[in-house]
Amino acid sequence: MRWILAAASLMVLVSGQGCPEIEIGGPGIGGEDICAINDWYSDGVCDEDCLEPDPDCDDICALNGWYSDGVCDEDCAMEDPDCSDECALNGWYMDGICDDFCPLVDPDCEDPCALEGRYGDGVCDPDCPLIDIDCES
Ligand SMILES: [Ca+2]
Ligand SMILES: [Ca+2]
Ligand SMILES: [Ca+2]
Ligand SMILES: [Ca+2]
Repeated sequence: MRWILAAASLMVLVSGQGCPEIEIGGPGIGGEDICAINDWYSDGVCDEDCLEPDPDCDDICALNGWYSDGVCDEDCAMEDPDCSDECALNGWYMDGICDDFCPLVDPDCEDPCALEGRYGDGVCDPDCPLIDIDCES
């Protein structure tokens, strides 16, 4: 029985050769796909100029820039790197204390009020980038 199956599959192979072959991304056909070359498909940023539709353009997290924004977003189409980022999970970005060990740059490390310890020091500092809890009482 086995030789019959082999012969049958050979027939399929032979008859399949009659179809025109479509080369996707082949040289000279449709130009070069800059998105494929640069790995821009499913990279978390919507790229409009791709030859193929970029899945990121249907991804609410990519469209809103929620990947690697310092806040863990659970409902994204892809895994949000923030959800494995200790600093994002603990809310250490923009908490008024410079955390220079974080995977992303902590904005606190460029905030003079955070660097000088002026948040929560008992004196209201209204000119700080973040709201000073001292001014809320
Ligand atoms: Ca993309
Ligand atoms: Ca995020
Ligand atoms: Ca911080
Ligand atoms: Ca203060």
